Formats: sequence, C-alpha cells, structure tokens
Amino acid sequence: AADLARTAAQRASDLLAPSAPVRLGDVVPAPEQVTPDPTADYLLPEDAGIRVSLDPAARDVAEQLAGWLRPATGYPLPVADAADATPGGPLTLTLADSATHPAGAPSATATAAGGAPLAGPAGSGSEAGAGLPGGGDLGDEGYLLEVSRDGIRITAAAPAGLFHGAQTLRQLLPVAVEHPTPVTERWVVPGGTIVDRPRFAYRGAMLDVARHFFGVEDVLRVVDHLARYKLNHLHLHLTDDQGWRIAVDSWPRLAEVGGATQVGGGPGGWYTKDDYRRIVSYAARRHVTVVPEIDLPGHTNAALVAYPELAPGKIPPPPYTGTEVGFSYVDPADERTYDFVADVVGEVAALTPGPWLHLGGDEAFKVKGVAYTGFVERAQRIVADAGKTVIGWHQLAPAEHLHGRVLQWWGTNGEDPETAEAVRRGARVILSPGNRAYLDMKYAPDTPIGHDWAGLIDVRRAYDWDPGSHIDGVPVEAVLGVEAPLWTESVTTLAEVEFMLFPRLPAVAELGWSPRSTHDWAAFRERLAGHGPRWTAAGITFHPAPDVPWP
Ligand code: TNX
Repeated sequence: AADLARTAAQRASDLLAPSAPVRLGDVVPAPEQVTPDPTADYLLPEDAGIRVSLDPAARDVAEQLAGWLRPATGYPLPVADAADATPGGPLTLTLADSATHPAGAPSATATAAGGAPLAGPAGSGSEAGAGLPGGGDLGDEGYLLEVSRDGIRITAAAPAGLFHGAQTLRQLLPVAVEHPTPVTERWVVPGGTIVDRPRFAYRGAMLDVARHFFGVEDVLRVVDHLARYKLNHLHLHLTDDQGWRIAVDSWPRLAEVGGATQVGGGPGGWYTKDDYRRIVSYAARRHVTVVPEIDLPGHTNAALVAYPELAPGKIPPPPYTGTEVGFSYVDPADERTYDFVADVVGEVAALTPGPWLHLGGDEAFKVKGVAYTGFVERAQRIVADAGKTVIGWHQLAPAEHLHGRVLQWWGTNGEDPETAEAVRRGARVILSPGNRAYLDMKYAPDTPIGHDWAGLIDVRRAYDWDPGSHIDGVPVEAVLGVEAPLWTESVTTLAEVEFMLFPRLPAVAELGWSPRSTHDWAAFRERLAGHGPRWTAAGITFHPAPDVPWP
C-alpha cells in the first residue's frame, strides 16, 4: 500500500512536472469557455511566421508575441502583414472589426452607470464586435483562440483582445518558453478553441513608490507581470509622507526636496516627466493604463517639507521616514492649497493619457467633517476640470457625488452604509478589501516582510471571495473591478515586490477577469501550480505558498 501511494504520488508529480504537456484549460485567469480537441494539437515549426491584420496596434501585438517566443525557441518568427503577398502564418492575428454581431447573451462585464470611461487608451471602443460562436460580443478585450493541426488563429475586435489572446497562447506553450536562451523542446500547443472576455472592465494592481522608491526599470517589470495575467491598470501611489515621486514644473521643490526621502532614511528618488512618460507608453503597449495617485489632503508630509506655506500654521515639518499615518495635511482653509492642487493635478493630467486621476483621500484624520468634504468636493471638481475621472479611496464617500466618480474600497467588513449610499448617488466601486486583496499583508506569521493589521492573506484567502457581492448594498453593476494594492513600508527591492505579488496577484487577476461560474479553489490551485516553473524559468521571485501543489 505504501508503494502504491508512492507510485500514485510519483505519477501525480510526473503529471505536474515542467515537461508535462500543457492542457488547453491550464490558463490563468480561467477563460470563459474552453473546448479542447485532443486531435488538433499544433506543433510550432522552425519556419513559422506570424501574419497580422493591417493595423499598427495589432502589428505591435504580433511583434510582442514574436518577442516572447524567439528567445527560448530560437526561431526567427517573422511578422508579416496579412495583406502582404508573402505567405504568412501559420500563426494569424486577426482584427475582426467587420465581423457580424450574432444576437446573444450580452457580456457579463460590468458597465458604467454614469457613462464615464471604463477602460484606458486601449479600450476606447471599437464599435464593431467579433462574433462569438455562442453568440454575444468579444468587446474591446475579448478574443477567440483557435488551435488546429494547421495553425493558430487569434481573432479579436480590438488590439487589446489580440494582446490578451497572445498572452493566453504564451501560457499554452511548454514551460520552457520562459527561458531567456534557446532550449530544445517540442513546441506543442494543445488543440481546441478558447472564447474569452473579462468579467470586469477594471483590473489592476497598485505599487506604492512613495514609501520606498522604485526606479523606472522595476516599474516596467511590474507592468509585464500585470500584463501576463490580463490586468489592465497600474495604479502608482506617487506621493505620501515619506516622499514625493513625480516632477511638477510649477512646484519644483516637491520632487527635488520632497523626493529625497523614504522609509528608513534611504535616498528616495523621483520620476522626471520623461521617466513617467516612459512608464505610461511602455504600459500602453501592453494595454495597461496608468492611474496616477496624488494623495490629498493627508499623507502630504513630503509636500509640506518642500513647501511649508501649505502646512497648517505655515510651520515647516521635519522630513518623515517612519511608518505612522494620519498626522499630516495640507491646509484646507488656505486658498493657496487649491492653487497647489490645480497646478499638480493639471500637470499630472497632462502627462497621463488614461482617463483616471486618483485623489487619495485616505486617513486624513486631522481634517474632519465639512473641512474634509469641502476640500474633497473642490479637489474633485479640479480633477474633472482637468478632463479626468476621479478615483479616490472610499473615505471620499460622504463628499458630494461627481459624475463618474469611483471609490476604491479597502475596508475589511462588507457592511459599509456610507459606501453603499455613495453608490446609490451614482458612484462606482473598485474592490480592494484589506483582508483579501492587500498584497502587503503577510501570507503567514513567519512571512519575513509585510503587515498583518488586516490579517494574514494566504493564496486561498486572496482567491476565495466575490467582488460582485462583497459589500452590502453594492450591486455587481456598480462594481467597476478589482485592484490589489502593494504598500511598501517594508518592501524595499524588486525581488521583495515579486515575492508579495506572486502567487497572489494571479488570484486577484482571476477574480477580475474570469466568469464567476469558473470560480473553484481546487481547480485554481492546480492551474496556478503550473505557473511556478514558469516564474522560475523567467527569473521571477515568488512565495512557494504551501496551499498550492507546486510540481
Ligand atoms: C493603510 S489603505 C493605508 C496606507 C498604508 C497601508 C498599510 C490606505 C488607503 N491607506 O497608507 O500604507 O494601510 O497596509
């Protein structure tokens, strides 16, 4: 019996071993519809080419796909326009903007009450939809992936859909595809059809670059991680007590003085406007929209060090490198404060092609009642006047509603009448429950970094909840999506960022993308397990969480 058990265990681990064939359903986040056809596996030949619709953004997706596959395969994978005389394929990326709209069930994707933009630069609306076999529309981010013995075809209504389809294809190749140098492998893709599109329009992660500064290269790598799992928003927490990280020409000391500190006393740092533009355009190529946050009226000590005129009583505070919250604020009673807000918001809005600007609003413990709501109402209007849609932490709820505004909910208890009331007045919500989605929480008591004020968050806890029904009185229609924030009081390096992201980020990504009908912890942990070897091959640090059956 012991031998049998050993054999069974051995067989199980063989099945999960890196060289085991990938199955069509082994995708994270889980696709809407997977129809395997074991007779239709595709073997990528050395002379394969990629043919793509004549569209610059679609072409760029094909180039990125080739870029992912070339290092490990060593194949040239030339990209050709579909209109070229050159015989292309057998990989084909098609923008089906002339496809018909078969009548059918509409997408379950949450739609806006209030008509503000739902998605970023990539999502701004092809009117056409590619038809789905089951009826309905692929929307801006959906795709159809067909794998047959003769080739692979990805069809989408918009470039973002092609991009998500290409990421799926990448996951369907053997683990070795993640190696940075050529490996000998049979590059087989499992046969069949995937039809896929997101449940929620907003799927994001936040990086706090204020408590500890992370340079441009680190941020770009985080963008790559988001894109792998079909997350489409990167929220940058750019300002806090410990540092101001974005250049503002009209108030230059914000970055030059306010950027020179961080938690623990390190040198800090800040992004020039060109640095920030580089992040934005790198993200845009990967169909990720950057959401800049300027946290107001609290969390502003670094700004007050740079410009004491904004401080209550004009008293210059000392620089702050600790980790307490709630002590600082810009003076809401001084008109100069609103000049500052308008100048900063104006410059950041001008740098940001995405529709959103995040105003913070959390933990302003010293600005109470009407002083707080009055400040927020003016700041919200400044953001709207700058042409952006307001996002704020859910502490903004009591302030008056402004068309389109979005509350980012970080509570730990789903009874929140204030947020429910704001939703009745028209607000939409991004779910970031502190005890589910906070990536700075420890996995277990012995996790060497991170917090535990909202409890411990192992992979199952990060996965096993429903953003669509999490807050009482907030219906799924008001849920714009989910976001996993990473606060960095105790996170100092890219490896530590990755350790906190993986494997919980894919769990949150699946909550944002996959239809609720696919939600299944037992199946998720199996699918997720296969990604461990991919991260290892790609040089990504991760926490080998004990609740996942790693091969
Ligand atoms: C609360 S959550 C904060 C942050 C801290 C975080 C640490 C929120 C909007 N504010 O200032 O970094 O807790 O987990």
